[in-house]
Amino acid sequence: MQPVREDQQQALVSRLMTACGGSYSPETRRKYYISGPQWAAAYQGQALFHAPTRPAIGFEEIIRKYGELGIGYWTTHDTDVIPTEALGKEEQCAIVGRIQKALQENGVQCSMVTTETFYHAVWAASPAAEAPAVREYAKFRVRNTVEVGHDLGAQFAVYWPGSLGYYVQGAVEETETLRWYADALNAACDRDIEVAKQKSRPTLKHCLEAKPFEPQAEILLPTSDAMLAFIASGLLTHPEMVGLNPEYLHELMWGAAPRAALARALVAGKLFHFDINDGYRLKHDVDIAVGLVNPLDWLNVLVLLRSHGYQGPFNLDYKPPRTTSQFGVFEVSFPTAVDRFITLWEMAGEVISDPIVKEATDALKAGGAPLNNDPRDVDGIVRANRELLTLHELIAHRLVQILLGLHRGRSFSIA
Ligand code: XLS
Ligand code: MG
Ligand code: MG
Repeated sequence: MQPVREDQQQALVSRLMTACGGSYSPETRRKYYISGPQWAAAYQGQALFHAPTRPAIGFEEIIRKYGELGIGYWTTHDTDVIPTEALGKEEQCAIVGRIQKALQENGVQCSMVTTETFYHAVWAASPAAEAPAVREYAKFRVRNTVEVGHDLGAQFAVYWPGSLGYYVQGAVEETETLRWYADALNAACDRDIEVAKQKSRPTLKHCLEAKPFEPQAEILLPTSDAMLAFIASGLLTHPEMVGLNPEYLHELMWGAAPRAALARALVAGKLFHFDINDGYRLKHDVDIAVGLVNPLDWLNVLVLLRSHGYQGPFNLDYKPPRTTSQFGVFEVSFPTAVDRFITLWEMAGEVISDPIVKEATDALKAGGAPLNNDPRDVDGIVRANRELLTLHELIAHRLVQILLGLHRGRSFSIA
């Protein structure tokens, strides 16, 4: 093949995208509670060892693109759209007005707002730093985000504490830091109750998001389970308003089974919001788009969420790769991420109604009938279930068949 001329490359990408097929219409995509973060589309490819590979892009264009693609919801950090110095000031009102206009013009809604408490120098010693002025500033920031959230019609506020931890041990007293962090969340909930009342709106759902490492060496609330314990610790004045925003990859990063982590949040009634992406176990936060690494695990996750009637948002918290151009972010990265999610979600529906999975699951739950009814006869109980237990592997095989389309008769002829 000849080298591809610069002015022909976008056409090539678009032609191959069309050839891939299997994409859904914007109308279909809009039926799902899928949100696109401002920061995901605006990510320029930079990192500690990486220079940016894409130009900057503002919220007006991102919201327009999301609207065109059929991504019906938009999420943002406060400082993704409002310069830190302008927060809480008049300039903020003007920006919020521009956001409202962009959302309205493009048929997109703001579902979630989150406070950046990890990037700015003020958070060097975390949002729950020793210095009272930093902690007061943290309260101002989360209260301000709650206000912006209500102005934009959001239902959720997310908190990824980010820098709540330390690099070197001994200076930070953990119980004190956790109390101070709780003070900030309490301030956010109190403000929320006031604003919701003024505006006759429901209060927001406040969602804690854990990540086991990055950007601190040691994190005080490293997992969703640690956050569940924190919510129930007695430090929060409104624990009923606070739940979780687990992120798929953040659970894999500490070696967890994301599905089991989600199940623990579900049984606690705290699965409010879900950041969806993909990546590798026990590695850093690579934020790859949903389903590109672990599609089988993702299918299983969605079977769990569908069967428990999860109604919350699926927030596309991933980063388009550095190798994807600005054109490619909206031509390839976002539409394919959304469409893989929809496909996996619909497949999860097929799993739930699959007669083979159903009969096998029912049989396992019915269990074997021991020949004599002596509950102490351990050998009898083992014998009674031995053949049934093979169904575990059969179900796993069936899930792979559904994932690969083999259950619909697709097969491979071996010459
Ligand atoms: C970072 C987090 C972040 C949160 C929102 O790793 O995923 O993007 O979702 O602050
Ligand atoms: Mg996240
Ligand atoms: Mg991440």
